[in-house]
Amino acid sequence: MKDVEESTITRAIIRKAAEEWINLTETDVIVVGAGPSGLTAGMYLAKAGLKTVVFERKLSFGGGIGGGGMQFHKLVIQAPADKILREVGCDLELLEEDMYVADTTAMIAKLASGTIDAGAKIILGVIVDDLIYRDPPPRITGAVVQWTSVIMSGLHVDPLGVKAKAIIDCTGHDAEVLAVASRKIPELNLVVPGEKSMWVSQAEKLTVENTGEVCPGLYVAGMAVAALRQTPRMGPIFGGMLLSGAKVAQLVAAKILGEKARRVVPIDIG
Ligand code: 48F
Repeated sequence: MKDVEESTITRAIIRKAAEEWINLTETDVIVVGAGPSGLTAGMYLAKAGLKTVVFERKLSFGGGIGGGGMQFHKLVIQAPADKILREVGCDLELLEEDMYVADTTAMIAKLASGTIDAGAKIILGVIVDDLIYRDPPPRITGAVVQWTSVIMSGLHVDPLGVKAKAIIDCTGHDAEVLAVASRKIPELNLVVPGEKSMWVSQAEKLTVENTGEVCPGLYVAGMAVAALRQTPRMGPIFGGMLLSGAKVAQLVAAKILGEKARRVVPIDIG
């Protein structure tokens, strides 16, 4: 095996990572959270030709997929969202008409690899803990980022700002980005009341219906939609999350690219 200098490894890592970070300081879209909605959004945004970065605070992706239902390692997906998982090569087992079961690990791996292969950059261990804004009228123009390890340490370290044409809150049940916007940019008049108790069919339908723009520059998808609109939760059925991610990608692509936006989502979501 080749002799390797420690300094060569260090230089390679710092230089290559810094090059990518510099390239990301002005990007098309920032997706916050690499759960099912964030990965799906990232994949279709990249397929639409947009420069897309997904920031995930953990050192792994998948969000709530890995927990399955009460840690049983299976998830339920209903049509038409199965088309998204088939597109990334995830095996599905037929449960009954238009209902399928997926393995949690296969779903995480295939969805994440679909997102990366499409050209989106996923960066792990980074928290979006604030937003960049301009007014009047109030609009979101970027995200404030910090290493998760710094936040966990409690050290006072100033974060950095990354500009983007659109930021998408895919942070799940706590709608963390919207919560920050509501607290720190009062001009937006944004209230995040939190989700309601479980009602699967309503939750799935309303999550997809309410996915979209919250204010100029800021969008919401996945369970954060339920937190914002105070609609029910659905538990371990994931069709709505995938459709919500696909829908927000479609909306953001149309907003940024206008008539040049290509149709990349394999389903008519409306
Ligand atoms: O929670 P999560 O999976 O959100 P989702 O895409 O899907 C929800 C389902 O998993 C499930 C459900 C529906 O069937 O009820 O819960 O809406 O993924 C959210 C991801 O965002 C990360 C978090 O670690 C997780 O991986 N995240 C949360 N806040 C931040 C963040 C933040 N401030 N910065 C970066 N990442």
